[in-house]
Amino acid sequence: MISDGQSPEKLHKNETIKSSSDFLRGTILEGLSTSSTGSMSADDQQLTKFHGIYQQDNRDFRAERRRKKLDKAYTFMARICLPGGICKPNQWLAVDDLSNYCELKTLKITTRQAFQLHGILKSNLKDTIRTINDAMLTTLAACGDVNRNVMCNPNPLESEVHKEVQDVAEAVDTYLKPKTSAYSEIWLDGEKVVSHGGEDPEPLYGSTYLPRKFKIAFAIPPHNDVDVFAHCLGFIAIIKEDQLLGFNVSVGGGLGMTHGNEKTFPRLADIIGFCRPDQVIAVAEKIVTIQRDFGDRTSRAHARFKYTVEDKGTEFILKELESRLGFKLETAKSYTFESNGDRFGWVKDCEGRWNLGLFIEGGRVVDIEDRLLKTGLCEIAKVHKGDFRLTANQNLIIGGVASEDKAAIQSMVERYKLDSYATSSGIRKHQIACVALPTCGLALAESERYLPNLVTDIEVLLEDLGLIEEPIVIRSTGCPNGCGRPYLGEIGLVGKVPGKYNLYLGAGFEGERLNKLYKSSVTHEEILAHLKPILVDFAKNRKAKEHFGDFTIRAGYVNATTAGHLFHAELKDV
Ligand code: SRM
Ligand code: SF4
Repeated sequence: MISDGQSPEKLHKNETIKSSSDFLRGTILEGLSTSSTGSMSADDQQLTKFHGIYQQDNRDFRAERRRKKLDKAYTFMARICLPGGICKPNQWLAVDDLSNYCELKTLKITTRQAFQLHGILKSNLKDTIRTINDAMLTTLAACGDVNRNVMCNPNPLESEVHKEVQDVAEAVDTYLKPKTSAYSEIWLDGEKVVSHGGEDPEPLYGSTYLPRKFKIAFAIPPHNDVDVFAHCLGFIAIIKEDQLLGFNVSVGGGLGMTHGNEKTFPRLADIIGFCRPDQVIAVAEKIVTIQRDFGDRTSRAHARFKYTVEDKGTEFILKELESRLGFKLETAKSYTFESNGDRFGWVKDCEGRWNLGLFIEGGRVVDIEDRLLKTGLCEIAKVHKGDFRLTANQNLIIGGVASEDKAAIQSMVERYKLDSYATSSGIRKHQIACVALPTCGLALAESERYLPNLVTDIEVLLEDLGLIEEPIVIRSTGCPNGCGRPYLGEIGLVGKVPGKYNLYLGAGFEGERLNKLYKSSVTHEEILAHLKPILVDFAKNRKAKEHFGDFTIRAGYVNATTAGHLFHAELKDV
């Protein structure tokens, strides 16, 4: 069912690409075997996203290739799903090994607890995807108009309940995977399953899938380390006396917007009720079907679930949900979040094993000078008996280390200099930078290659002010799409043009409030010049335990953004 007013002639062209793709097959197989070009057809590029694959080209080489009248140097990025960010050492080794055959030769830990490999040649794509699957991993539905990698608090053994929540998150992830056999046919030489007649190949999604990407996260208070309110659908665990009672359900979060188009805006999710653990899959399924049926299929800029919620209202969504479920949600229960950042260093879990939170700048696993992140983590993976957990802040936990193995892991961590968390400033440990250049085709400015330098300069100011340990959430992206969740940064930077950023201030430290534009199109020097007096004021006049984002509002630098549709509004509480 597609809602009223979406007549076939008005539908976005991607709707036709999906519906005529024979459930995501398109001509991908033929495209893979064409050796005359390193690229895929435009329609297939839309379809490969559902398979977790993006066509890209290294933008550092574009100008030179243009000068030489050469085609772009096409390669592919593969995104590997890890529900809740958990992967086994053998899987780490498999992905690390694959990265050596990619142009960038790095692993990227994403803001959604997944891996990305950048720079895979078309001729290597099939082998790469097969190897990923041989390691019991998948790229299916890492991207595309379907539910993506389900996120979860990455400390599943912090308590018994954490494990229970992780299990629910994995069950939702599995339940919402597309069912088409196209993936196995194309990448794994699976048998062609006749998709017409007989069983419906996509009972949940149908042949047009969702209007747009869909994202789900599970948070376990007091940690909002998955930024649950940035998600289309969120589940906030409610725990009483060490028992998981169930989850508050939140709907309608999403961050992407377009510069200069105020009809697009980031929006935080609203809590609409509470459900028991055994009701979670049904709630997730019905919410997905509501978006499938009511989401806007005419404009991709307005197609995310956040706009369906904004336009129809949360009461409509709740009523529709309850009617599809056949039962009512209970009233939401109270909970408290303390931060949306990560924990670093060694922590003992409920089974008496140890977990080591490591800071990975920009999520980029790479050897730089004597800091051998890539080599060191590989060596650890060879002996580690627990698991690895990727965090939504692009960091990493070496999980489940037995007491007797702790010293050996620690000595490897020191040998390869993986313990930068111990000496990094508060702001550095609370940074997120999206990929941006050179691989992201949508980047307007640098991000991952820029933010560490900006932080270094801000650290000089903070050191002078006695604020070097202060946890300040700083996030940057190379464009307004929001991949590094910059609108939830106490300091947010969003690329406008090369070397210039919009500077946002005032997000909540717990991920509960969006920030607000403070200065538009500012350079590196201007960013520092704008931040300096505010930081001086903060150092002098902050209240006890007051966070920087809250201070910038109390001190009048920006107005609080109290709702997504007011993100662009200037006046306080308008
Ligand atoms: Fe994203 C598109 C990278 C998390 C909102 N995102 C892209 C693409 C694929 C560019 C493209 O379409 O060609 C980027 C690939 C860059 C590259 O070279 O690798 C890209 N997004 C990323 C990652 C890798 C950023 C990172 O540095 O970690 C994150 C991968 C997550 C994952 O594993 O699935 C990533 N993207 C996000 C998030 C954060 C989140 O989900 O918590 C957001 C904001 C939340 C949201 O979805 O509202 C996000 N990405 C977007 C958007 C804007 C969507 C919108 O509603 O307007 C786009 C563009 C689009 O979809 O048209 C986009
Ligand atoms: Fe690319 Fe923009 Fe996403 Fe950064 S925010 S990875 S520049 S799409």
